[in-house]
Amino acid sequence: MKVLNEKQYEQFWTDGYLVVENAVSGDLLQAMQAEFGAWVEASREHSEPYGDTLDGRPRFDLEPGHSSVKPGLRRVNAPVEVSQAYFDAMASSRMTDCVADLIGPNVKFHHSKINSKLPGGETAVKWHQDFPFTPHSNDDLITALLMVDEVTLDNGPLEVVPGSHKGDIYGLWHDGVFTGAVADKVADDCQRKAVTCAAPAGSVCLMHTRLLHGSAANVSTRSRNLFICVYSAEDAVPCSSNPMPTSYEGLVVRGEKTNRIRSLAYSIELPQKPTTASFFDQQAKSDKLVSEVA
Ligand SMILES: O=C(O)CCC(=O)C(=O)O
Repeated sequence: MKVLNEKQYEQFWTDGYLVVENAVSGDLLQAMQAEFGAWVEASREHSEPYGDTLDGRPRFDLEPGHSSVKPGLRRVNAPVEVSQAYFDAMASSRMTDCVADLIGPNVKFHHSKINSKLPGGETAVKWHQDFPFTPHSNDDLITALLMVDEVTLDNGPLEVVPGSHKGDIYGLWHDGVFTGAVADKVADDCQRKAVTCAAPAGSVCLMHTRLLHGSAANVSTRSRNLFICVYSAEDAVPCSSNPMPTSYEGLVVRGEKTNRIRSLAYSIELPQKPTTASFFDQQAKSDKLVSEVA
């Protein structure tokens, strides 16, 4: 292993997640923060999601209530395509080495995004696992959540259920609607067992694709930006289309291309690709279901 020690390796496979500090250099972190600050400034000029990604959906997604005075940039899709700093963090940082230590030696990139929770914003993420969004022939997939800002207990930290990557894969379809969230009963259980991942800026939370996780709204006065990269073992082949298609999908970031496929027996419902700029809109559908039922 290049970066992680045995204890960290064991911790990841036991708990399904691992937080590592200093996952990118100080200079790179500063460049990423500055880039995001510039994107927030630019968002003041817009009243609707804007910019183009590979499949024509907006690159920059705005929260309901966004205005030039109170900008609510909540998502940047595929930032690696428009920022050298974000590309370097994805492809050639200590974070990339950590991922290779866990699911390598051969690792490829799948997709990336920035989830931003600005102070006082309403965005929360409901409980889910990532695998049903991005099913592959095997589950050696890691979602790496790089903390571009310090993550504290009140600025919308990630919450996880330790060990849940070894359990069931929970459906994200309810009453014929893909909500991107687990059923309420499962969510209640998750909340009871939740552990919060707070850490200094520059830390990464490496999360197994089957780990149950979510996050609350930012009730603090500080922003919370996560740069989220999904990687897989090189021999894991996608079984559904990429939720955020990118010109870099399949880029081998560590090791080599083997042209092999490794598979696992499992059965799940296929996901529904978002038609808008982010899955926040898909998750909002479960609120609608609740209000329609109520
Ligand atoms: O932004 C967050 O707090 C969580 C992100 C997440 O759950 C995901 O990208 O799967």
